[in-house]
Amino acid sequence: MPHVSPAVAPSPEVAAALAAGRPVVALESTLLAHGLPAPQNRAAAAELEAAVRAHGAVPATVAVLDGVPRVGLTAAELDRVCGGGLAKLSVRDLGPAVGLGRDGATTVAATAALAQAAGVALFATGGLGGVHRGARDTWDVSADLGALAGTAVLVVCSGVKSILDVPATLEVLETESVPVLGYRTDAFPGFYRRDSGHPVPWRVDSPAEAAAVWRAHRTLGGPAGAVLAQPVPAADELDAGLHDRLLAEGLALVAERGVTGKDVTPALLEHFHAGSGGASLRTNLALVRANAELAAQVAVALARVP
Ligand code: PSU
Ligand code: MN
Repeated sequence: MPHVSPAVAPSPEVAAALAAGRPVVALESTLLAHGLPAPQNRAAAAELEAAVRAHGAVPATVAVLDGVPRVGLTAAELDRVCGGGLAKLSVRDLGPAVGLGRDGATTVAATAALAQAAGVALFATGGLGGVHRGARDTWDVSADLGALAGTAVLVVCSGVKSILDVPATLEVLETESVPVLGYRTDAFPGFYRRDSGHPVPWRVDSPAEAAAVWRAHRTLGGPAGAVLAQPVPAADELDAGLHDRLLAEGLALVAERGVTGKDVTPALLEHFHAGSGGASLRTNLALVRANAELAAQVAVALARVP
């Protein structure tokens, strides 16, 4: 049985699955609380959990509630996560939120930390945080990158959004020794678009290949996590013209309003959802669902040959 930190509270179902060596997939809650609008976020929460189950794994949505880091939430707890008003917690916020008994949704960085503490290796999300455009002046580099460098979790995502500096983000992942695998693609995905214009260093074409790479990385590759990057299904890709317009507008808007720090990513996402008449939301939901399915398939492959 994996070592479970006493500070982390897996749900009874997740604890039983881990004890029996059955596949478990962690799911992030900031994308629900701060990345998707209500009420679609609650529907998405249920859909993601169902997608994981449909592929033979147990879903474990991660959040901090009443100061307790939870891995695996009940329906009522998912209501709280999606009901508004939760803080956005990265790793540095876990101590304060837990110590002060607060609620919060966890980012990729914080979800990875709690998943690892619970003994969960697979984690599905939409997009990673990364190096923001203009980071040379603002120093805005997501803590997701540093967390991946030191947290042994395989994150299934659709790359990073073009709101970020994509090549700089890939450079940091290289520096931090985080393997980046394209799933059935040679191009690093750009979240709303299938191709960010930058290549991936490695490609895998099946859950079994991803599982084999992860096992070997854990033995030989140091303490870092890894990124398994899957492009959004072609039918759900956002139109290129619409994407470029929303991106230019969104970047101008945050600059004009002086949005900084952890509010930048939610503000840009909100602009995409509001400005695309629901198209970006459909793209977003389709890619997270596909990532939850793929993470479950890789978790099943890993559980088969531990
Ligand atoms: N990228 C997305 N959607 C999201 C996020 C990133 O496409 O919802 C969220 C994730 O929770 C990620 C966080 O961990 O934003 C990164 O925030 P920041 O850029 O403030 O580090
Ligand atoms: Mn930031």
